[in-house]
Amino acid sequence: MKRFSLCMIIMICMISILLAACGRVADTEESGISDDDKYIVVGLSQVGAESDWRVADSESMKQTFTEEKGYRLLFDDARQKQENQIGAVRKYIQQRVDYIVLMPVGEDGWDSVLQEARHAGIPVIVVDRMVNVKDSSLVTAHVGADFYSEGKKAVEWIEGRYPSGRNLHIVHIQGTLGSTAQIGRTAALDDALSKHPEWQLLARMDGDFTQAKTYEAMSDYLENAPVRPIIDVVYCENDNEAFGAIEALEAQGYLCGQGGVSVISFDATHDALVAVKNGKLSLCVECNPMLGPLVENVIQEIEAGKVPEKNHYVEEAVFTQNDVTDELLESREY
Ligand code: GZL
Ligand code: ZN
Repeated sequence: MKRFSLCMIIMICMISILLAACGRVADTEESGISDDDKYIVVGLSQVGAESDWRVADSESMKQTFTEEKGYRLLFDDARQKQENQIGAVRKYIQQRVDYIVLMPVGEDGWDSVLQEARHAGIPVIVVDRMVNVKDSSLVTAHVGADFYSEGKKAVEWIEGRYPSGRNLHIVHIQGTLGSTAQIGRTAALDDALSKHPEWQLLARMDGDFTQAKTYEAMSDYLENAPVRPIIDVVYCENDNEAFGAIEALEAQGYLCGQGGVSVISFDATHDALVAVKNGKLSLCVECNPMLGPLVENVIQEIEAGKVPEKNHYVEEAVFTQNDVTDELLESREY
């Protein structure tokens, strides 16, 4: 009897566990749709993790679109390849997300996939860089920076730093070719070069916004120049390029900073501000990566039935050595 009742007890336990589990499955089936309906589902396609700026930008999105705040964030890192971004956007369309947030690696090649998003009735918010599409209504809103004005701030600093009319020898390190940040920052320098015939562009190279690529390109340039170049300014289109350029310059015996080469950069991430504080980096033009809250504002406006502004720009500062105090470094979010 004893053995029999023990088996019975085990059997009854097994059956009740099974029933409970079926109940849960039934619940989900009953609701018909997964619990996504409780959340605003945001499909996000990020460029990659090529720079400190990009990492901070991704962090800002993850801190903004949390489940506690009613969002489900689907996050894809495209490793700087447009085809990966297009694949991610198509996946989000199939998943019928509520919003697509796209940080485009380059400006061109988005027309068809954004038309597919429109056919699916999914608003697309473009963040940071811009897309170049024939039908601008494919983009519900853009949140980002004015890259040309960032470049102008850098040029104005150069004009103030060096007496006008003085011959100036400039090396230009470009960011990812075809990205809005590169296009804007390059245009500002090009306009300055045509305004100042006494400024000489010694070399222009692609640093792809990374430290490694810039170190390589700058080292090649310095090692293969027929005569050791006299360099006054190195115009780097982001901080990580500046780190690579400084490394290459110092390896060739150049002094960076006061009395030496003025290296300037964009983004103003933490390590760059430390380099400005210790004098190695002469100027940093801020490009704010904390774009999550601005994107959330756009989504909340649409959720409330409003039509959001087309363009939302972030406020940005400029940092030189006497601007960077310990308190400032403490206060920075990135
Ligand atoms: C600028 C952004 C650029 C940063 C780089 O908003 O697109 O891409 O300046 C980043 O650091 O890689
Ligand atoms: Zn001039």
